[in-house]
Amino acid sequence: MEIQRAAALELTREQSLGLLRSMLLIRYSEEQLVKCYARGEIPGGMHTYIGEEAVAAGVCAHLRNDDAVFSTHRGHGHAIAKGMKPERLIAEVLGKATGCCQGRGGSMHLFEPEVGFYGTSGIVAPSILLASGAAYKFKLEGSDRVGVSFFGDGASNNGAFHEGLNMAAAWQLPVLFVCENNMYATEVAFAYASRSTSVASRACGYNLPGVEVDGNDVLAVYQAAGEAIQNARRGNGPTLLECHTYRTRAHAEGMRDAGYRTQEEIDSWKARDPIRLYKENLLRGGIVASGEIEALEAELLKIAEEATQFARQSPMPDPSTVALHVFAES
Ligand SMILES: Cc1ncc(C[n+]2csc(CCOP(=O)(O)OP(=O)(O)O)c2C)c(N)n1
Ligand SMILES: [Mg+2]
Repeated sequence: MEIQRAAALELTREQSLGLLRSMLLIRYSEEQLVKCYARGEIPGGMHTYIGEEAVAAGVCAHLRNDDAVFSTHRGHGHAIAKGMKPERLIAEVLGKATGCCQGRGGSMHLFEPEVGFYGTSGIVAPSILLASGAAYKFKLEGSDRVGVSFFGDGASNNGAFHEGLNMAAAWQLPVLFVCENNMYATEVAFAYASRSTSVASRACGYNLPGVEVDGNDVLAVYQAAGEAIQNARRGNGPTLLECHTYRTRAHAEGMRDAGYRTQEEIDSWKARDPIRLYKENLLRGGIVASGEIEALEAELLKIAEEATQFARQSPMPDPSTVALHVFAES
């Protein structure tokens, strides 16, 4: 497959800055979470999205609150890009009553239906089927809403991937499948787990478009996702979008990050940090002045810090409410 580069995009200044804002808010919120984890404030596991922010930002910039996103175990970035407030995210990951699921869910059970965010998940690959199911509903109701599934390279070797793509193509469902190919599933290289390391090329087996982009280039993601989402809204069916990217931290916090990848490889991807690349792009194009970027960074850092303060000061859920929100109430 040929990697698509962003052609000249007609973005307003507001749209250009919106992409940066989204990526920075994800990065700063997660950097706060990393510190919380190190301080022992987070019950359970936590997978960061640091290094992959351009994917969530570029895709979700095209989505409305009534579109449905289905995420992964590495889903903080998807949640924020889709509109979850950092304090609702951070409080949830800390297990607090003010979190988006009132402290019941944690990092891998984040939900915010009001903004169309239908969950992170500890199970690898179901987002592919769930997004197809939502898209089936949208098609039946005759709306132009879309379902979006984020998943990793590892998930593309799960049966759900093949079932989901086949059905979505057969029924021409309004869904976008976004593979975040970060080259590893936990510590297993994709090149070891699969004879073909191109995910996008698998689309032709199901007769839907497969597109491959540099997932650290937010404009390339934005452009490809925009075309795919527009196609879905117009009734032209699903697209598989493969975004090449990299997580620069260990698979999960507290895990080792050696023995399966080299420091040189990590450094080479850090040098292509998506936020850095995009800032350079904005400055080069004269779209913003460096002082404006610094002001935006200060504003968003403050939001992330205050969200963390809010989460820390929030109460744990009251034990007497443990049975609430477990079953639907009539
Ligand atoms: C169905 C299922 N199989 C295996 C696991 C164990 N597991 C958790 S994360 C992970 C790796 C997933 O890799 P990938 O889909 O590439 O996502 P990444 O972590 O790289 O973002 C695995 C195998 C799981 N949670 N669910
Ligand atoms: Mg992976």
